[in-house]
Amino acid sequence: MATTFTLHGMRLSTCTRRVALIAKERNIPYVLNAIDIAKGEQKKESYKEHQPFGQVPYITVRSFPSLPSLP
Ligand SMILES: N[C@@H](CCC(=O)N[C@@H](CS)C(=O)NCC(=O)O)C(=O)O
Repeated sequence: MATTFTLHGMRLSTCTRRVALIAKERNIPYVLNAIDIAKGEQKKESYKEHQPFGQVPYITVRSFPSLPSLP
């Protein structure tokens, strides 16, 4: 399955992991764009153009596959 979205976040952040967990559960492939919140990368104006609160994560979607229904 082709990559469907980009997860902009930090691997150690629970908020980022929550999204990654759901993607893994649903077998939705994605790529991680690593944002270092310790360096304040989430507060840069270029980042806040996408996530105005200056927090991780956010996603950019390419295309979502049709998914089977949840049990
Ligand atoms: N409502 C947001 C909250 C996101 C959030 O609190 N992210 C934290 C990391 S878990 C963050 O970006 N902290 C750094 C900051 O606020 O500058 C969500 O649930 O995703």
